[in-house]
Amino acid sequence: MTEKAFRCGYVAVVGRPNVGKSTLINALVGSKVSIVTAKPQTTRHRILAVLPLDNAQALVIDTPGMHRSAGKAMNRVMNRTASSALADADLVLFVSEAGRWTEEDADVLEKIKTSGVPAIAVLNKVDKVHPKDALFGVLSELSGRHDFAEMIPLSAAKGSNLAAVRKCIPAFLPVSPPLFPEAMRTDRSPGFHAAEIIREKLTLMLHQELPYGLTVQIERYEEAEGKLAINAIIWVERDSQKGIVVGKGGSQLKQVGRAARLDIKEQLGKPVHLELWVKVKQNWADNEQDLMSLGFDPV
Ligand SMILES: Nc1nc2c(ncn2[C@@H]2O[C@H](COP(=O)(O)OP(=O)(O)OP(=O)(O)O)[C@@H](O)[C@H]2O)c(=O)[nH]1
Ligand SMILES: [Mg+2]
Repeated sequence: MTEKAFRCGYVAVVGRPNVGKSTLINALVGSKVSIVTAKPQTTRHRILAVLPLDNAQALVIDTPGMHRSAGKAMNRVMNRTASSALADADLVLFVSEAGRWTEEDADVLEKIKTSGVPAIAVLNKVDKVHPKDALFGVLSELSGRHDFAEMIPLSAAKGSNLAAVRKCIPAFLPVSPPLFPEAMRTDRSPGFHAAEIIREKLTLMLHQELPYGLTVQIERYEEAEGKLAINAIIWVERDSQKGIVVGKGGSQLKQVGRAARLDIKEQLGKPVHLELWVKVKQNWADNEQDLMSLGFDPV
């Protein structure tokens, strides 16, 4: 009997903002490779997670939620980042929310159809569906929208039915040796993750539109005697936003710093000295050169 050939390839996870793509990837790989918040447009970059499977290695790509309100250069870059991950994939996991189909979901599905990439529909947040029988109708509607290779209802937050996703991915990957070392979980640096964790805390703690006008840049990332020293700049778009981020007597910034420090320590397994500064870069989110210098994918 011949041995089953090893498989390795790219799996793009796409969908409109807030459907739970990052939550799904974190649950599949069992660690926090991508930040999660209750606000849409949390993920802004392509983030690769390495998922070991049965005789296979899936390179799972988290993508920014594809959206219509593409007002600023950053929104266009985010949409393009997601589209290019889809174009390069061997398989796409199309994530939508059980019981909540919108025009943005339909837009994403159109892009998948045009790409010709085989698609598995992941129907997330089934924990919110009551009564459970309603799921049959939702699945039947979804099956009428595209010829999906599989349809998998699950709850990424509760970790239910993830085994079904793991099981069906390898068949879609090309025969190839593993492209990443076995112990590697992501292609992003610890500094990138630290910046993302700081942005996560800012997004969770600040209200309304402000999180969209923020970005975090790591200025210094050093490790000495098992301790991390991180200096980060929080860039805002306007002078008026600076005070809101800093808060009365610096209270807001202190709270963000404390939460970020604890999370970075947990994720990276080392104590952290974290210093945060808030600075203004006028309209950075609508300036392509600023975006490139702040680590966004090229337009
Ligand atoms: N009830 C429920 N909530 C979930 C589930 N999965 C994710 N969520 C929540 O949905 C929200 C968005 O989750 P994310 O993982 O950030 O969604 P995303 O698709 O990556 O969003 P963007 O990065 O903005 O495109 C968060 O509040 C999650 O906790 C689920 O299975 N059930
Ligand atoms: Mg996300």
